[in-house]
This record gives sequence, structure tokens and C-alpha cells, in this order.
Amino acid sequence: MQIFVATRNPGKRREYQALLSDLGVEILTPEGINLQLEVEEVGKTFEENALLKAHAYVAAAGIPTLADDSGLEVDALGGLPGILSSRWAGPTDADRIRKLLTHLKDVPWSRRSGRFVCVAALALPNGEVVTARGTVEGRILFAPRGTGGFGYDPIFYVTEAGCSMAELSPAEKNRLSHRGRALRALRPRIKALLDEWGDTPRLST
Ligand code: ITT
Repeated sequence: MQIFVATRNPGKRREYQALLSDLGVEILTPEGINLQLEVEEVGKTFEENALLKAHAYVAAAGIPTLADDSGLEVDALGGLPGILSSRWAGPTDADRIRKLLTHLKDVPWSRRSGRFVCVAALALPNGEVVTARGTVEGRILFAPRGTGGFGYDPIFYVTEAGCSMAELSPAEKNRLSHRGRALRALRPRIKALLDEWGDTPRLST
């Protein structure tokens, strides 16, 4: 079976490749099938935006499609950047990290709590769609630590790991992360699909 991993973010794509690797599915990406799609993320929640992406991409690709909307909620900022995580500063990860650290410069460790959130959506060409949410709790560090992952990982201290997200190996990040948790919740559905869609027409790459 082929699954279309509908993200333009290479960091997310790497993680999905590892998270799906044991299922024996072929992973297609927007670059791989030369699909350029601009999905306006006009939803007010991670769920709404994940559905917008999944529906738009499944209509274009015509095969089971996985998309996610994710981001970092910071309690001292009333949940920002949240669904705006990729857009509130930019265009680079360094720009976004700098903006967040500037906003939090006078906030003490005890009030730097937050969480990564991921809502993953699996959409089928017949219109069926299922979503799952994963979160991981932590605190925003005062300065970046570590070189792994992507995005805000270097400034996110993962409470249950005792280090930054960027100090975890890729496998450890996938075990603890919001994305890993959301995808594990979707796995039974993906496995069921392997039976339902196993020998449907494939996209050539
Ligand atoms: P697609 O919409 O094409 O998937 P995107 O990067 O724009 O790519 P989002 O709209 O979901 O995706 O924005 C998510 C942003 O939240 C992402 O760009 C990072 O800045 C941040 N983010 C999400 N997951 C993250 C993670 O695991 N580690 C670090 N930062 C993350």
C-alpha cells in the first residue's frame, strides 16, 4: 500500500518515515509525486487545520493521505504560538526561536510551561477521515540545547526525558513526541487500511 505523507516540512517527513517504517507501506511525498499545493490554514484549531490539509491533499493525490497540524503552546503566552507556530515569525527556525525567547525573557522557569501538540489526520479517497491528537509536556529553555530534530526542539525541555527535545535521538523523540503519540493512536486504522486498500491502483513515482 502507498501512503501519501502530505507535508512540506522535511523534519516532519523524516519522522513519519521512521514511524511508519515497520508497516511495510510505501511513503509518497509532495516532492516525490511533484505535487505543489498551497493549503490555507484558516482553521481555529489544530484539528480544523489538520483536516483542511488532509482533505485537500487526498483530493489531489487520490491515495490514503496522512497530514498533521502541530505546534508549541506556551502557557505564559496564553497558548501562543500554537496553531501559528510556523507562521508567527520567520521564515527560519532560528527566527521563530529568537522571537519566542524574546517574549519569554523575563519569565522565570516556574512559569515557562508548555507543550507540543500534534493532530494527525488520515484521509481516504472515499471521504472517510480519522484524526488523533498527541501532546508532550515540557518547559521553554532560556537558550537552545542540542542539534537534533527541527523547529522549536532545541528550546523545548521534555519533562519526562530531562533534556531538550533536540538532545534526544530520533528514535527517542518519536517515542515521546506529540507526533509519535498521535501516529501510534492512528496505527490500528492504518493497519486496517492495509487490508482494505492493499491492492488498489498505485501512483507511479
Ligand atoms: P506542513 O503544513 O506542510 O505540514 P508546517 O511546518 O507548516 O508544514 P504546521 O503548519 O503544522 O506545519 O506548523 C508546525 C510548526 O510547529 C513547525 O513549522 C514547527 O515550527 C513547529 N513544530 C511542530 N512539530 C514540531 C516538532 O516536532 N519539533 C519542533 N517544532 C515543531
